[in-house]
Amino acid sequence: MKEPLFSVPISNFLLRRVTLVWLMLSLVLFLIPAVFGLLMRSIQAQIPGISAQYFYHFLTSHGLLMVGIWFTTSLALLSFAFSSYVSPNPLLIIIAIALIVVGALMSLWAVFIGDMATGWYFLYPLPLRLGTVTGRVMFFAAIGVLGVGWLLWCIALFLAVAQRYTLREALGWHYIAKETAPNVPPMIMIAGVSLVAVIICLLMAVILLLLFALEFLSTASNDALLMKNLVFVFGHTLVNMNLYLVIALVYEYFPKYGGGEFKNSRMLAIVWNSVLCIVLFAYFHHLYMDFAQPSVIQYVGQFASYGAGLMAATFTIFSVLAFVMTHRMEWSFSSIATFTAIAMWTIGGIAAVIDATIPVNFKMHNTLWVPAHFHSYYFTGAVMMMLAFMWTIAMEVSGRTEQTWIRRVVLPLLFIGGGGFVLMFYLSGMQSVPRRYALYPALLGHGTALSYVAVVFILIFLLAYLVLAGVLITRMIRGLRR
Ligand code: HEM
Ligand SMILES: [Cu+2]
Repeated sequence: MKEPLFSVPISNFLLRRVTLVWLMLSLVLFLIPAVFGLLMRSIQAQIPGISAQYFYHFLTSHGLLMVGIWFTTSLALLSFAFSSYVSPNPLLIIIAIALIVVGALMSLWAVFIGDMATGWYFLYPLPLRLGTVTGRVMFFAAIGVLGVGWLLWCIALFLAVAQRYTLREALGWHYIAKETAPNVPPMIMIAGVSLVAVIICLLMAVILLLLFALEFLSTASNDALLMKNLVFVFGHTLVNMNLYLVIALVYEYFPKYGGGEFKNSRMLAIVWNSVLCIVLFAYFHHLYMDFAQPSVIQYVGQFASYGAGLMAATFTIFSVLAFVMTHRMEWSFSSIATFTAIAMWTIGGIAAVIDATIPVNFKMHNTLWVPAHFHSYYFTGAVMMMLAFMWTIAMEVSGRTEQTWIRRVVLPLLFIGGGGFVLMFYLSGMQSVPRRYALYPALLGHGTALSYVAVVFILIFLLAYLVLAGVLITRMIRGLRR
């Protein structure tokens, strides 16, 4: 084990403030794609006065911004939690935040002014045909700027870990070799493993952008199947790793709510390192319908999808349940929200495994079952967990205690609103309502009705969210002043 290069507390004074600023910013920024989501469901419900003209603009911007914001927030929460052990460089993080904010604004410009309503996955060759020419340039530039911002932040976290541990230790390989020292907190190991995958998928994005640029600037044309593989190895992996970065935080925060801690072990190291090995192949499930993809890859995709999800999830769920049964939990906003969100994550995970099974996928492909499962583990899962950890942090920095009404009223409303909204996606998916349709044809009238119910649930969620965000921001500002 190497000694830290500089003393942790002094440099972390700035770090903690910088991450708090991003957390507050993300609470506000989230409202933009959330309102786009509300508008999409309102269009699908055919509520009079809301034109369907901008549905695909909302869809594109919603996907990009939601993932962009919450991925960044997971990096910010990790930086805050890392500061108890190592010191990520706040300067790198400030530059990253600036790039991410600029990239998000550029993406809004590209979508709404440049008319680039391609969907977040900008499937080849759509982005080379759609929108204005400046819109196209701006769109790719936005993705590039966001990518550089994220890469810088990941590097800041990596460098911080490297001050204290070797790569072998950070990834827990010494545990696999049956050594017990040094002790690496599970959060650092899981985040380390996930960040390696994030960096690999960001490099894939660089190749993808270069290939797009080449075609944009010349008369060459690309291989459509290669481009689709590249976009999903980037997009799927990034989103998948976002969830695992949040799970890394669960290992750090959840046991604190019961006055204990999760210990690292050989088993844990084996599980998470195997996840790293298979997760890069899980994205193949996005290409089941591409008959040109070699069929052996389709089978690899099916088992990699099972493996990547099941191993990490089962291990985490059993650890959390065992912990709750053996400890005296303090059931606060944060602990209840995390626990419920893990349940929602599990539901989404099971729905995902069902859909990743090839014979089922033939039926469910591109129905609303797909947004149902990923909103379960992303929105009512990961995002709720991040809000729970933000709550813990806001209490800590403001020195205030929790009001009971937040736990008794706001918390149930968040899950009733979020859960009800997701349930409408599941019910629609089960009845073959397709995803990414602005308006459902008469044959799918039940899709329209379910959208209407979803709008009510979204409004319930947003109401509770506004109250929560208000309290969180006031407390974080108090924390900044202290
Ligand atoms: C207020 C909460 C939210 C609402 C109301 C909402 C609503 C929607 C709607 C209506 C769609 C389109 C479904 C369709 O295909 O017909 C959608 C798609 C999507 N949502 Fe959300 N969502 C919310 C939260 C989130 C969160 C937290 C994330 C991720 C962190 C997210 C990521 C996505 C993605 C990636 C898509 C797919 C976009 C595409 O197909 O290109 N959403 N959402
Ligand atoms: Cu996927």
